Amino acid sequence: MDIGSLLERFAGGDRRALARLITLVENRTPEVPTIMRQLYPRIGRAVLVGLTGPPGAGKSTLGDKLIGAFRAQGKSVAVVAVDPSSPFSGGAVLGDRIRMQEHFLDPGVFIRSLSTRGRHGGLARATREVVHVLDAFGHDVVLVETVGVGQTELDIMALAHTTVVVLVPEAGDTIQVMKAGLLEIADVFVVNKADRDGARRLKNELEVMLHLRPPAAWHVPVLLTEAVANKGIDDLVDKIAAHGATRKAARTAESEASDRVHEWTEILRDELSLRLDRALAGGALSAITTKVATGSSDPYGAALEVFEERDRLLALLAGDGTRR
Ligand SMILES: Nc1nc2c(ncn2[C@@H]2O[C@H](COP(=O)(O)OP(=O)(O)O)[C@@H](O)[C@H]2O)c(=O)[nH]1
Ligand SMILES: [Mg+2]
Repeated sequence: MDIGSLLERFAGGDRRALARLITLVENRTPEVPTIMRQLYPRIGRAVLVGLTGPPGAGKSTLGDKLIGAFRAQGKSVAVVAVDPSSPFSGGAVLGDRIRMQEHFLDPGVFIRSLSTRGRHGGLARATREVVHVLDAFGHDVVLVETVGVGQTELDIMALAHTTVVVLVPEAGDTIQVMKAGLLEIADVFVVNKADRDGARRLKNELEVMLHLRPPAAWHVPVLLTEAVANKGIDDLVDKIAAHGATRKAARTAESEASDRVHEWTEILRDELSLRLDRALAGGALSAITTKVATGSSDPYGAALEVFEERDRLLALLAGDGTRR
């Protein structure tokens, strides 16, 4: 099906068209910029909430309860579960799906798992675009779940308006939180499994640590929840809304302008790297590749050679991986 009619069905609220578009975006097809450009005017209404923290902390359970709470407010909710551990949509994703299935028949809820298989630097951007698509579809809230382990996950969380870091008493001490870079990104801390020993102590430790930081417009709260028992969820929903309001109030014309330029340069950088990969895969640089492979060109000289011939460079930038 062509992109035009797909976008038309998408605009009409067709969930199958939504799923198709997400797949196109997730697979980084060459049409992505064209698709995103058409969706762009619809983007920016959704509240983007990130859920991160160690595996088993209860992020998915919490996400499930948040869906319930937002639905009770009449809001539509989309969930993106970015799962770095299950390349073949095995255990973890299946578990998430089963847990969230009580919402499966609800047209106000859309759940999607993204696999990280075969993807490296592009995951954060693919996730951003999936979130944009879900936003453009008209969801009021988009929840993104990642395991808080590395730079990619931190990059993904950077797209959230409000980042909720979920910890559990047994996840170790607060030093680990700092090491993982979670202190910097948390807008709200949740100590889940409050039914277990040590929850209150962890909360106190986090609060002490937060107190050592310079005062800011937003004071990062530390909440106790018991996700399985649906306890503490309303408080979390309130804090997400309060943080959103504080964030909105802090925005200025300058910060919005710089965010727009930042997004544009990220897209440009990623697009250049995608086009280069496509050109390499399409054999566009095969003559130079051969020279490098046989050692008759040194890698630096060969890199310069790509930039020195104007036509070749233009073909690369145009994303034409077949020519030359
Ligand atoms: N005791 C207890 N277990 C919980 C709580 N919240 C979640 N769990 C359990 O913790 C396990 C991991 O939860 P899950 O949501 O999959 O964690 P995730 O890996 O962070 O998404 C599951 O067996 C949940 O039932 C809680 O508040 N108390
Ligand atoms: Mg999970």
